[in-house]
Amino acid sequence: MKDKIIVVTGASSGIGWATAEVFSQHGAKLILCGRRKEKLELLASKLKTKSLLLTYDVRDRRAVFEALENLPKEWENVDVLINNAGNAHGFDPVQTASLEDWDAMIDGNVKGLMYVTKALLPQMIKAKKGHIINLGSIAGKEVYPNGSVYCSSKFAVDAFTQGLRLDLNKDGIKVGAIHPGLVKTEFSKVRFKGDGDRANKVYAGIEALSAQDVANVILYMVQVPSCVNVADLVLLPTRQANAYVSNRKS
Ligand code: 8X3
Repeated sequence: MKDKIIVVTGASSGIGWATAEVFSQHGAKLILCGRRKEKLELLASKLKTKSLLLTYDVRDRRAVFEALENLPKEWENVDVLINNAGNAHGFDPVQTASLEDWDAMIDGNVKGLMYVTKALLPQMIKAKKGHIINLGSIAGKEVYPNGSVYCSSKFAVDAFTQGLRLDLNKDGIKVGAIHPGLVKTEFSKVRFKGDGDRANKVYAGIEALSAQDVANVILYMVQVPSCVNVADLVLLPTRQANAYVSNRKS
């Protein structure tokens, strides 16, 4: 892992932040991507290894390509891309959901992830090596009420991951996805537009995964031998059976 170059999108919080920390602890150099410069600077100040900060919004196609196609020489040989940026916005039935929420999810979770991937592919193909790990969700494996567009976005991540693996098979590039269930981050607070009480109820009695739990499994996906690819991995809290069934402590 030492001196490998790892790109993490959505590094300014949650799973992205924890992933950057875990990889840095193992000696990797990090390209930290996010929208909030101060947060990235704070993260970089805590890391043990060198980092490069790139501030852009994955929804902004031009900004994505400008940032990632012009990496400084020292940083251009990217070993691993961790496509983490993404969020849920709103929790509503199709009839009443906000179109702004839909755009945010489709543009960020789907198109943003695709742009970032495409921007980094030429270098990986040239090097005949690389590893792309997409953050899916159990919402990309099963659909639940009020989640139609968030679930659509994560189903798209799953489909894109599979397609990318097919297209890059001849180039020696690994492609895989990790699909977490409940992870205790700001995720639900963002989904519920800042309503902390509502967000806390989602995690009540369930011993949700932590961002570090997910980060450690991503590290494992990268550490397996080069002839092994963890292609599709669902990660749940022990108390959660699927998106619908959980054994909550009362
Ligand atoms: C997050 C997991 O179950 O809230 O992607 O959709 S869930």
